[in-house]
Amino acid sequence: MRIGNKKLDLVFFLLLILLVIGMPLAIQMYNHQMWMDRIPSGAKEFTLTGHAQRGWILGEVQALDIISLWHKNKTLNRPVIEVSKGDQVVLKLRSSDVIHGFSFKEAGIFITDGIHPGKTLLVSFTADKVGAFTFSCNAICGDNHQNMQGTLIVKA
Ligand SMILES: [Cu+2]
Repeated sequence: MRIGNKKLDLVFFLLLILLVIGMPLAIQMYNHQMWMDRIPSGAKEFTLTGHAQRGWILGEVQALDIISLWHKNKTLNRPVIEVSKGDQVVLKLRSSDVIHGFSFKEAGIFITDGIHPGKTLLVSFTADKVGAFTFSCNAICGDNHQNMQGTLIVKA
């Protein structure tokens, strides 16, 4: 009886471990598959993570990483993305803390329902005009909201 219970405990324990490890993995794989379907091949992909104090950070950054980055360099980030004319551009928009927004007038992109922490929003457009263009956050997210900007440079 006792031994049987211990075996059962072990089975449940292993199942729990499997679930804890497997679920995030499965979700990640699913998300990846979803993106692969939606991102045209040959598109230039960039990830922008919003942070209320640091602004836009290029790449996928977790909240904890930002804290350590912040200690090293306490300036606001204004990322510069460079593409060539004619490129299909895909931006993966994320937030590391509060609800941010995104607006990029030249590409006709204006997110109205926000970038929520833990979710990724995809926007895509074709870089058809040469120049330097500013994108910004359109959801009031804190004291640095006005400065939460970045630049897209489209080369000829
Ligand atoms: Cu913001």
